[in-house]
Amino acid sequence: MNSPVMQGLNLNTPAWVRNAKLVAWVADMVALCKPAAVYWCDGSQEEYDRLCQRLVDAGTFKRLNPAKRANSYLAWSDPSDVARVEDRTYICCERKEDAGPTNNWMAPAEMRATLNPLFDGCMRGRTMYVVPFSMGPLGSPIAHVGVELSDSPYVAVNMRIMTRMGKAVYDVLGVDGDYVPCVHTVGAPLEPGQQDSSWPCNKTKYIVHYPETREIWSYGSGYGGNALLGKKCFALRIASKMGRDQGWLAEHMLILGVTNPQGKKYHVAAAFPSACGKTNFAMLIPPKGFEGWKVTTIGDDIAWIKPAADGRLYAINPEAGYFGVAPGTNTKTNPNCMASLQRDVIFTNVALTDDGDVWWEGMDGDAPAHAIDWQGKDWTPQIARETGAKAAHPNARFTVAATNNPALDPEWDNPAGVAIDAFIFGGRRSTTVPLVTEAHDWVEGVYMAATMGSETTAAAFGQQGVVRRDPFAMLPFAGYNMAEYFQHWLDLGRKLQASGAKLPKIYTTNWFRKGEDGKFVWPGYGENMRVLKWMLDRIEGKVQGETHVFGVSPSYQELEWEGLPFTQEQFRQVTGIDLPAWQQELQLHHELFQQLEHKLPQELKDTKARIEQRLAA
Ligand code: SAT
Ligand code: MN
Repeated sequence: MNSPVMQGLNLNTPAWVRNAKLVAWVADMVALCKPAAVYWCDGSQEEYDRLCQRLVDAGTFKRLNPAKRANSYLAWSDPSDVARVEDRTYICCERKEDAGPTNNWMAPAEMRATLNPLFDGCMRGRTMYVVPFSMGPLGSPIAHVGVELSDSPYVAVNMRIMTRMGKAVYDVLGVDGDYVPCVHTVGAPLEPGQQDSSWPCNKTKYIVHYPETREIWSYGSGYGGNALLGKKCFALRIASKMGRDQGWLAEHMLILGVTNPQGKKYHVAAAFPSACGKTNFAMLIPPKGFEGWKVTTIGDDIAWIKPAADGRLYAINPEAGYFGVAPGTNTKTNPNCMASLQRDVIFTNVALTDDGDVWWEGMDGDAPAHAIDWQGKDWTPQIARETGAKAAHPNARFTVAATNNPALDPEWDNPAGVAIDAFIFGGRRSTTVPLVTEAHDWVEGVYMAATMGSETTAAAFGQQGVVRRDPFAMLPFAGYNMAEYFQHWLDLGRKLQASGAKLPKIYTTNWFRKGEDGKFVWPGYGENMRVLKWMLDRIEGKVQGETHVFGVSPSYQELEWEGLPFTQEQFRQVTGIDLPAWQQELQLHHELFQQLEHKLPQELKDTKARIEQRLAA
C-alpha cells in the first residue's frame, strides 16, 4: 500500500515511451520519491513555453522585457545555492582506491543507506519531470543517452536548452536501449497547503555518482552542475569512467575550429578550469591583423573524444547549449556571446534593471543608476561603492542554445565529430607559468596537464584565488582515480602512436600573468588568436620557437603583432621563466605526486626527474 502507483498515481506513460526498463525504473522512483504527479517531457517548444509560464507563476522566473530580450527569463537562486558543491560530491565505487585520493568516496551500500531515507518522499507535493536527453548528436556512435527524473521545472527547461531533449530520444532508446539513470530532487517536499519558495532547495546536499552501475543521484541543490545532471555528472564523471573502460576520453574541454585565409581548417580542444575563459576562447573573433581568419565554435565546456580507424581522435560536443558565466561578458570580451544572448535565454543570478532587462558587472556601458540585485535587493553604484555589494553573483550564468551562436561551426552537430589537431591546457596563474609552451612530446604534454595549477574561482563553493593543482582541469570531474586517468592518457597516446598515427600536439597556456601593478599583462580574449596562430604555425612547421626546460615557446618575432601594441618587455613579463619560482612549482608537483603515489605512472615520475635535471643544469 506504500507505493503511490498502488495508491492510484497514474504514471501516464505516453504511447511513445516503449522502453520497459525505463518505465519500470520510473515506477520504482515514483514509489520512492512519492511525487504528486509524473510528467513525461516531450521537448517541444509548446512544452518549454508552458513550463516557463509555470515558473513565472511560481515566482521562480521573471519574464524579461520582450522589447529588450525576447522570450527570456531571469531566475534568482537561494543565496546558499549558487555553485557546484565539490565537498558534497561523491564517487561511490566498491573500492576506495578506484575513486582515488582526489575524490570524496563512500562505499555504494553505505551511500545507498544514507540516501534512501532522504529520497523517501522527497518529491511529495511536487511533479516528477521525466527528462530524456541525448549527450551528443542523436544516434551518433559517440553519443550516449540519459534520463533525468527531477522535481524541478527549472531543471527541465534548462535541460531542454543544454541537451538534445525530448521525444526523439525515445526513438534512439527503442524498446531495450540503455541509458544512464539520473535522479534529482531539490529535497524540499511540500506539505498540503504549504507555500512553495521561489527556489526550493535543502541545506543538506549530496551529488552522488555510482560509476560502476552508471547512476547519478543528486539531492538538495537546484543549481547548475549540481542539478543539470547531463553536464558534469554524466558527461564528465560517469563518462570519464566509461571512456576508460571503452578506450575513449571525456574531457573538460572546449572545441573550436580555426580556418586560415587559405581555407585550411584545424580543430583544437582546450581544457581550462571552470570560469577561466573556455566560452570566450571558443567564440573568439580574430583581432585586427587577422583578416581572413575565422574561429568557429563546436563546444564551450565538454568534449567526448574517440579514436577512429584512421588513427586520429574525433571529438563531439555532448551538449547542445552553453551554461556560461555572465559577469565580465561584454561586446569586447566576447561579442559572439553577447549576440547569442539577445533572445531565448535563461539568466540565473544576474541583476534586473528598471526597464526589465538584465545587468551584470563588466557588461558594456555604464552601470544602471538603479537595479535589483541577484538577492532581490535595491542596488545602485553608490551602494556598491559603500558596501561592495555585487549586482550579479560572480557565478551568475546564462543558459542559451548553441544555435544562437553566430560563430557556431557547421560541423558542430556532425555525428562523426571533428579531428583534433592540438590540445591546450591552461590554468589561471598570476605568476610562474608562461603564456604558451609546446610540450616536447605526448608524455611531457601529459605531465604538464597532470601537474597544472590554477587559482580557484566562484564556479565552486569555497575560497577563491588560491592556487590548487587541477590536473587536466578535471580535478572536480574525474569519475575514477586521477592517477589511473593519467595512465589512460599515456596508454591512448602509445596506442595511437603504435598505429602510426600523428598525435595532436599538446600546449599549455596562461593568459593570466600579472605585472607588479597587479594588472593582467596579456590582453587576452580576441588577442589570444595570436597565440593560437603560433600553434598552427608550429603544426605547419613554419616557426622554430625557442626551446627551454619545459618545451618550446615563441620568440617575440614569431607572434603576429599587427594591431596590438605589445612591447618586448611586456612579452618578457608573460613568457619569462623564473627558475626559483619553478623550483617551488616542482615542489607542488611533488606534493601532488605523493598524494597520487599509489597508482602514479612511472613515466610521469621519470618525466619529473628529467625536468628537475634540466632545471638544475
Ligand atoms: O555549474 S557548472 O558545473 O555547470 C559550471 C562549471 O563549474 O563549469
Ligand atoms: Mn566547466
